[in-house]
Amino acid sequence: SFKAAANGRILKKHCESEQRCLDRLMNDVLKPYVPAYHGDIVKDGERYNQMEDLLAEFDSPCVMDCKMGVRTYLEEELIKARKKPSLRKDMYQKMIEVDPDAPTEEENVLRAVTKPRYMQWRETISSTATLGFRIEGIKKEDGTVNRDFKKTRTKEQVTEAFREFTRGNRNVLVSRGAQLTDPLSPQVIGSSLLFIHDKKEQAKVWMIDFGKTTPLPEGQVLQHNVPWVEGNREDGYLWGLDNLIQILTELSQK
Ligand code: 4IP
Ligand code: ADP
Ligand code: MN
Repeated sequence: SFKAAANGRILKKHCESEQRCLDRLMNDVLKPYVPAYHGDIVKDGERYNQMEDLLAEFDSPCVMDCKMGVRTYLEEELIKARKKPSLRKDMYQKMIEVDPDAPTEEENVLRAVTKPRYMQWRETISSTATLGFRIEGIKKEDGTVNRDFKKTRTKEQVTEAFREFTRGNRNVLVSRGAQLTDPLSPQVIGSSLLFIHDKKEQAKVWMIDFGKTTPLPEGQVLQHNVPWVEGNREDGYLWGLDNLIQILTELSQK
């Protein structure tokens, strides 16, 4: 869904809620931690959001994408799936590729699952449900990508992946995370922290992917660090961030 762009910018397939969020972030205390947003453009008949290429200043960067929060889908998707379940054969396929025993008997008959069912299953086999974040992928400096983290669930497994990612570059562990604890006003779902470092020992962390970061009903505020129960819209963002910082701190002290 990306198009490489010149002049230090990238184009991401347009998404209305992401645009609204990026617009707001440009006037927010979090602005230093998100890619600069340069508005939407149409190219070859497709609409894109135009933003800063975070990799531009790095020399053969290593990149890690961590999806934040205890919940990775919107409550609206849950309500929709209950009213009018749309059966996802693609998600059933993705499920049995990881674990042929995961589907229920009914799901095996249908050869399909609902989206919330798939998303919840992904949350529990990874560290999302227990740690409030999960590793989505790592790109090494030689360009090879590893997306094989679906079952990286325990604190030990997550720590091991971070050790591998940060190997030989101690500066990487100096996290800017503590500065990210300013109040977050929307619900932040499916957003990632992007860790980038390179052989020059430059290291940065960015917040990306705001397609499912949506404003709350008037008057509602979230704590971002308490359990989610349907209706409270909590996202567990700060809870996951605390766990992530703790793991990185312990790793840097070893
Ligand atoms: C994907 O599952 C990711 O959760 C996607 O989120 C999500 O897109 C996809 O839902 C879902 O199939 P896998 O990672 O297991 O493949 P992201 O794009 O943030 O990685 P949404 O649209 O929910 O963000 P569908 O409905 O797009 O397939
Ligand atoms: P999606 O909504 O399709 O999941 P993301 O916004 O999460 O898209 O981006 C997917 C990947 O693209 C990220 O893991 C990251 O590696 C890369 N990426 C996203 N935004 C940027 C950016 N501004 N600069 C450089 N790389 C980016
Ligand atoms: Mn996304």
